[in-house]
Amino acid sequence: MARILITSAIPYINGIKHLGNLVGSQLPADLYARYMRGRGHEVMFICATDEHGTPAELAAAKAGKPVEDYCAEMHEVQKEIAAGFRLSFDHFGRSSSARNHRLTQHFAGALAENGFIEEVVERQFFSVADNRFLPDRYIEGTCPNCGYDKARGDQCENCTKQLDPTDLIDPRSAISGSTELELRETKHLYLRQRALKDEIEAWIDSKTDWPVLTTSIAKKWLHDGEGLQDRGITRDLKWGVPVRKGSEPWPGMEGKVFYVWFDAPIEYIAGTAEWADANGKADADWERWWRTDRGAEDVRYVQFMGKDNVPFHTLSFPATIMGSREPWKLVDYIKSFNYLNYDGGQFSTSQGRGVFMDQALSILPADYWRWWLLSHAPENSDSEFTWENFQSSVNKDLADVLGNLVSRVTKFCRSKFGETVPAGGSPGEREHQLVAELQQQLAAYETCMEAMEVRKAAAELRALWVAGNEYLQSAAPWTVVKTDPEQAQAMIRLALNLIRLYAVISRPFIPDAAASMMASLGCEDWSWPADVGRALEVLPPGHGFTTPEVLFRKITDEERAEWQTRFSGVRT
Ligand code: MET
Repeated sequence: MARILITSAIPYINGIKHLGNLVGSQLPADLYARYMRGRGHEVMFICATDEHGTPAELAAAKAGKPVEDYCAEMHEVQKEIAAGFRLSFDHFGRSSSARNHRLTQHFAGALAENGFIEEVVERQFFSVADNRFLPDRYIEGTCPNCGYDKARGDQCENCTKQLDPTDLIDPRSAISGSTELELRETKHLYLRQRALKDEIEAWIDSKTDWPVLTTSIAKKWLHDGEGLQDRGITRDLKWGVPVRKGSEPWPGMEGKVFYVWFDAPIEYIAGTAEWADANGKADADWERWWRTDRGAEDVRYVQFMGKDNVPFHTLSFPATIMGSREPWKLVDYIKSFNYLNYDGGQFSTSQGRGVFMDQALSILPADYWRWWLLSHAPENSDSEFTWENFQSSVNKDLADVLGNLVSRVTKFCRSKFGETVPAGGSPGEREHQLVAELQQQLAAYETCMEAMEVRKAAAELRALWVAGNEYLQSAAPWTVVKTDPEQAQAMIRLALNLIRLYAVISRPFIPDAAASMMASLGCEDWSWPADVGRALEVLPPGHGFTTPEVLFRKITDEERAEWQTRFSGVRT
């Protein structure tokens, strides 16, 4: 049995995520976690909300709430929606937790001690009226490029030009509108990534099995332009982890916080510590996942994220860990994703375009979405959600192929032999052939799941369902029963067992349907089928079952058209 640590990129606290966010990190991470648990491995699956930074402050201000309250509320909202999608986190933490404060300060202290932190004095806009330094997004003014008068300090929304706050004409505070801005000196901490470059590069070069997407992004940041740069890790904000050197104050850094991207990945570790706290465990229980001097040397650590997150996970976070010169676990494998587009355009949180997680669950259960999203995951290129494709995939794969098999077999059995596994007959040539075929297909499915080839795994799983259907089609127990009822019983006994096997192997994709299949069969044996032949004998003759409700319903053309219209506009 292996020990597998799995983290999903932690979603920003502000707002509810859209399906593109979900399929790029949390959902495939959940698939992998469920599969590995199903195979009997010990899994620790951690996610959290990413609560610091300017967007959180701005969203709280917009909602008219103190930022602490806003984050606490949004954390609960996100947690509930994650549960609705059946994301099986061992813990869903908060980057604002006391654990993360302490660990972040600890890492900063260790980095400073080892000479990997540089203190740099910069000039930055200070708003006299607001009595604070203003980060980029808090400054507005006229764009020097297009003349748009609401350009932000980091970018002009109108012409998309990237800006520095000092580029703006007539800059003003986005908080108060005050134009009384002064360029004042302020001190910031920089993580000396350049000093760690060779070490980071050698480590990345050793990861020969990583997806091309992951490695190519890392290499680009290492080599493009001037190469890997040192990174500012502090901000003049109020909301965040206060800058301290371990448990000591940091002279000259009073009133400042760490940059959100410095503390966010540390939350993977802190989240595991939060898990221990929440479950009455000792420190040793979370440290065995993270400290290679305390048992984590045999842990396999896999991260899931969208491609925009890759630089932080291949360079900055490893730099933090390596530079601490402490025995923390480094990631073993980074599974990254391209983007999911929406119906001819892009999902957009700022414009409210696309389907958001709460909306999705309000129209259909989680499994429908999980199946479509995972079977169309944007792995090797961007992919696109269209309502036609969604409808056809649900109706064909889930309703016609899997759902129909379950309902045909159980209903036929009920009407001919009653609601118990029939005892007659014995498997013949056709059944042996099916077992051999399934055994091969199962191996292919497992290979894809181990390799995190999500789309291929979905295709293999579907092929396993199709094989069962084809068997039934050609065996035709409904015809055979008229001439050889014993033989028909053997076929149906096998088919009922096939439903159980499907429940077990489909569970990572469609956990609710798997659970109801298993419940109808009155069975709790979730053991992974090592030997298909034996797995198809788990339900013995005489075992009772109940005929299930419809497993998956079809999406009608009217519904599809209605949803398409409903979600075409902007979320209000
Ligand atoms: N909150 C970030 C995002 O959504 C991910 C942080 S992972 C440590 O892009």
